[in-house]
Amino acid sequence: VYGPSSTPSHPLATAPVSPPPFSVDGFVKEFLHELNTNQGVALSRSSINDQYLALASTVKNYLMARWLETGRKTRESQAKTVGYLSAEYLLGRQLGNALLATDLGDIAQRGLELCGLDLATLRAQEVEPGLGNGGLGRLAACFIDSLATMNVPCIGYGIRYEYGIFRQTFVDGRQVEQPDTWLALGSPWEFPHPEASVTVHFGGHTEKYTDAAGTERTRWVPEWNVLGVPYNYMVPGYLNGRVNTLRLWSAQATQAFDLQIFNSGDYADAVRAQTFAENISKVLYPEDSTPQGKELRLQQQYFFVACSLRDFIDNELEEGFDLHRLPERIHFQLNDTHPVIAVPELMRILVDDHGFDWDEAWEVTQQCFAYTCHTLLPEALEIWSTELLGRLLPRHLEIIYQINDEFLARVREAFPGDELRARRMSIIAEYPSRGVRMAYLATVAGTKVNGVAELHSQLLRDKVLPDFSELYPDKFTNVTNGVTPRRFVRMANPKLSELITDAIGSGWVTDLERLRELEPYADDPEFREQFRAAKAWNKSRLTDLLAQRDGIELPDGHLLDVMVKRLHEYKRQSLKLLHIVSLYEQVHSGAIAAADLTPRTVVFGAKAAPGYKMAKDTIHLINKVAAIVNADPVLEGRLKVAFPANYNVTLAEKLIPAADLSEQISLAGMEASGTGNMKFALNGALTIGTDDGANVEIRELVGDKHFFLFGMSEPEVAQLGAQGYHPGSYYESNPRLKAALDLIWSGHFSDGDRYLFDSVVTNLVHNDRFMVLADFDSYLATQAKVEEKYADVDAWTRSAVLNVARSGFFSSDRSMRDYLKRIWHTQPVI
Ligand code: CRA
Repeated sequence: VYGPSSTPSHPLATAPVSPPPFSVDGFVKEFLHELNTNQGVALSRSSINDQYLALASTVKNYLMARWLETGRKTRESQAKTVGYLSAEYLLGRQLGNALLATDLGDIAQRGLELCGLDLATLRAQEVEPGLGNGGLGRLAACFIDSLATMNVPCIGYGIRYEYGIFRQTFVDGRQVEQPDTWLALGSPWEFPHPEASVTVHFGGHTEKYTDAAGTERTRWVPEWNVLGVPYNYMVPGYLNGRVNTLRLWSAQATQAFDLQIFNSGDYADAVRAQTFAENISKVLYPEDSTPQGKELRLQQQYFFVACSLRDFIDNELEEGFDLHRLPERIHFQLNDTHPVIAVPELMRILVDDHGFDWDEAWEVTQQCFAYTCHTLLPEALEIWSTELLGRLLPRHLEIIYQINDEFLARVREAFPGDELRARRMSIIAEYPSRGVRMAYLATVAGTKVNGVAELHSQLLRDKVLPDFSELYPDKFTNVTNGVTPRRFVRMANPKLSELITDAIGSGWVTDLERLRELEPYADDPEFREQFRAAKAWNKSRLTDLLAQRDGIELPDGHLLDVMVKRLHEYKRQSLKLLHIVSLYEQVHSGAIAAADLTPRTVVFGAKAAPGYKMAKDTIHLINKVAAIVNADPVLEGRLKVAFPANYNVTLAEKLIPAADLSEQISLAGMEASGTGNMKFALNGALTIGTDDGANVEIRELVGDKHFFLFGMSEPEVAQLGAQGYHPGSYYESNPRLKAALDLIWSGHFSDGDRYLFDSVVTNLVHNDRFMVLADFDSYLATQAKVEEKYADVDAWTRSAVLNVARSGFFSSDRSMRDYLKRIWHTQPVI
């Protein structure tokens, strides 16, 4: 029960909470107050961390009144809320975004100056919460930003990992992972609410009983439990006074659990029990797109989903709310298969806890969920073994079996006699072992299933879930991903933002299609000059950062060629690497003169999953090649390879605005969407890319002349695969390719060790699942076109401006409008 126990009589107790004053003087007063009372230090004795924490509190205090007001308005409106269920949120630093959303940046800067402090220094003190792996987690963060900005009620639900994505370091060129201790220096952006904790059960068995009305029912008798403690984070809308909530759950041991063991007299065991419980939210699994099927991961999934459903039903709805009407108040979006266990959990709540009969409960459940698929890789579609699921969540497995029985009855009814089809579509896989296909469960249960780019959604219908799209043609839809223009243009690229605003006004920040109004400026020489000046400023900012962060020196005046994303074979970092090795080889074999090379710096940023050998070997090889190329006097000033360690959101914000060329070179049909590709285009880089994921839509929008397309199309890939792909034949028949591969094989980049990178080269020549060798020629030919165009400064800048002007579609605000229209059917609350 929340609120006072009797009616408040003091007038202040019922007045709306108002934000503190925000003049420069007001800011200074508030900041010093926070420093003194929260940090307990005087300005003269304060550390940078104290100052950062005090600044964060000051901004938080300012947002607080708006947050409370948002909660009140949303409850009052009884509007439908979006419950975004995601195991990952890759948030990036919070301070800069909060200053932008509140327009407090200038005031804070001036106020801090009056205190003898520097805003940029304090901002640099923040450790970003890296609670995600890559695109999927960053997408969730962009979506909640857009919903807040668009005044749509949303609660983001997820896990407060104590350790986020590992910190990557290089030792002799090899990746070494360090724990991400993002909480060590304090975490000013979170609000723990232990009093609102939820108990989550695991294990045990189920039993039948007859209730008071004489109905046969099932109950779950679990064996152990943990406590989910909610931590709330503010999600401020841009300049609109709305502050939504992100609620992340942290696992703790329940007291009852401890006590039992304490009573048995074993203190050490009791402490172990605590550690066991806390393990659930201890660490983010660092696998991007390739889940490992670990028990702890299933525990994590059920843990956060069970907490979230309970939280919504118990705390966000009025007392006595009739759960038959639940779909009027919530639409849960399943961010990939990770939260799909929410489906049987809601069934269990309705049937077992609230006495619904099965059909009623299924009717409600089916209207409460929708599912987004983010992949085409078969190995990324989660299948949980029935053995594990039954042991951890016996009641849920029973429920899944019943959902499946009824579903298969429906399939048999629609396709009589087609037993093969029923077997193909079963939620329960039988081979190679019994398991629950989470993507099928989500498809059966949800109102809609969407892919994340046009091509991906089409392949999802035609290749991944064809039987389902035949059975439920109306369930399938597309929502092309997007990125928030606040963080990735307005905040990350202040110079370009200023230039755009001077030209077309500031409306573009919340209405990104207005960038179209920039088109005529592409032909204005003065505008192009200013555009280049902004790019140059971004490059020099990056140069300073990399010098100080990594000791890397970026040469002046180079084409900045950037490939940043997780290390995955399908993304084909090895193709980029072969390009570099080939340039090096051609110069040294005398085929081309170093003086004829377009001066170019290639920047890589990539983390490999710690257990993914090929990905780690590729990182090692890139670093080895970089060392040789960078030390080569012949290539001095012509070719450089930079691989700063630990690519993350913070680095992306500096790297992307500085890039000239964006590398989006996955094998066609493999990258579901990509979102880095959008960020680069919006910041005026030109793309070299395959016809894959959202590249297809980027090219359609910016135009063929302003995009470097290469490689096979998806149908060509499928055809080559069907007729039998033999990478060896490309190796044998293409002397330039052979020379590059042979050079690696010879040990040239590994101090004469011929075996060090044997696995990488052998794999390319003999297996090459992602057809790197088949696209090599086309890639190099297209890189030559890049160089030709880069030589024409005006033509290049014109294309870059048009990339910005025509990429407004890729705002995550547009993605959210699509979800609202096609899937959630809910509205802003003003
Ligand atoms: N790894 C896709 O591979 C896509 C993002 C967000 C991914 C990207 O192409 O842009 O999702 N898929 O939709 C994924 O995580 C589990 O699948 C990704 O980030």
